[in-house]
Amino acid sequence: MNSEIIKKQYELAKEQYAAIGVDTEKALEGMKNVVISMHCWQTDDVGGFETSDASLSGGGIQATGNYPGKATTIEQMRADLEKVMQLLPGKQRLSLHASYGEFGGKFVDRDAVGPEHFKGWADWARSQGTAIDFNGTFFSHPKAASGFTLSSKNEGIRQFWVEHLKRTREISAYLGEQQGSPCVLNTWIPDGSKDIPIDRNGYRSILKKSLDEGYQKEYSGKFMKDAVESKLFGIGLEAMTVGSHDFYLGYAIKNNKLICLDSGHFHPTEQVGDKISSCLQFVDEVLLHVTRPIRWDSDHVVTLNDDVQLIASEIVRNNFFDRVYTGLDFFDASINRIGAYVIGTRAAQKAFLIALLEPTQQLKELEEQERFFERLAMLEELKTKPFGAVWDYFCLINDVPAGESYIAEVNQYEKDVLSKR
Ligand code: RNT
Ligand code: ZN
Repeated sequence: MNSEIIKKQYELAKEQYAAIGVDTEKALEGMKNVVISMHCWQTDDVGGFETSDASLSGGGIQATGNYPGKATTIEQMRADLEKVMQLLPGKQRLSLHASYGEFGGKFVDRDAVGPEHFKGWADWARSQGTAIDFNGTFFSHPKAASGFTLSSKNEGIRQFWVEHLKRTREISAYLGEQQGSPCVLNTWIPDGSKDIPIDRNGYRSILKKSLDEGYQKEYSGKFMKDAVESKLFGIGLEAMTVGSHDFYLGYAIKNNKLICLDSGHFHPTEQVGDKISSCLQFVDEVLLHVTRPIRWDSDHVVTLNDDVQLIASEIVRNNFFDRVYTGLDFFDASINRIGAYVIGTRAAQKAFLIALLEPTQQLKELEEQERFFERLAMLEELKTKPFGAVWDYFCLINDVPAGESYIAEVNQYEKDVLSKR
């Protein structure tokens, strides 16, 4: 896109927003607070780099599609992530799963992973001027095949996963110390039951006990923070999820943990954007997994839709930037994976920019004066304000392709790199 045209269009947009009391320069400045934690698992369909017989089955998550060119080595994965980051305005973080360690061709089981396997990632993050968040990998493993990990009634299996939890916390604290910024560790387990269970209470009390054991050691919040991710149901585990929302919200409140809200983990008419201000009355901080569920927790690439917009608007309206960590969680194996990242991350960023271009104070006053027609009318008018011109200008000043011009760059990378894999 021609930069002179982008600048001209921005100037016109600036005037239009000024007319409704919105300062576009301030909105652009506000984008500095928007840091997205980009999940690593779109690079390879949640494969990871362990040499084991693990497969992504039975764990309540599923990547579908076999688009060519997925990353199969750490080098390829880093190259892909670097390409993605070059196409995104601003600086993003990386959310890494434990199964993506540098295991040097050896099989390292989940109860044996340690900081040494993530030194290369810490170095990489430093070289990229970014930081890492972390996730335990409690699926794609023979010891997860029964459908129970931390809530297992098999004591050996339970202890194996408690050890994994402990190790992921140690790794997170190491990463946090290395990068000088706290590493958010998310714990999600697939545990649940395909058909109607008898002992719901038994599994939940075992999960509570396992978490208590795994979280025994105190780490400074300067280095790492624990989050727990709830879920409604998983594929093959439809009847009951041990770590339900009630369970984890209760656990998080009582134990001073972050609650992780994944937008694919609730009944389809529930909105995560509505949950943020509820949870934050009772927990200090929230982690988000922004995703796009279609009919179920399908983890489609995030697009700019009402659900994502409400999330961003709630964070911006309440200036929750220091209390809400925004992570992404999608894995579409049916399209170019680099393109998937760019679409999804930009969609989340766009939602934040739109939220920053809202005359929130005026809308709040209309609301308080019960002028609901005017509130609704303004919300409708805002939808057709020249947001795209501000977005393109934001890309321009961040020196990344504006508008659709990233498509050609993704295609070029596919031609030069991905198609040769
Ligand atoms: C699964 C959870 C979880 C995973 C990642 C790979 O339903 O959303 O966050 O998607 O850990
Ligand atoms: Zn998730």
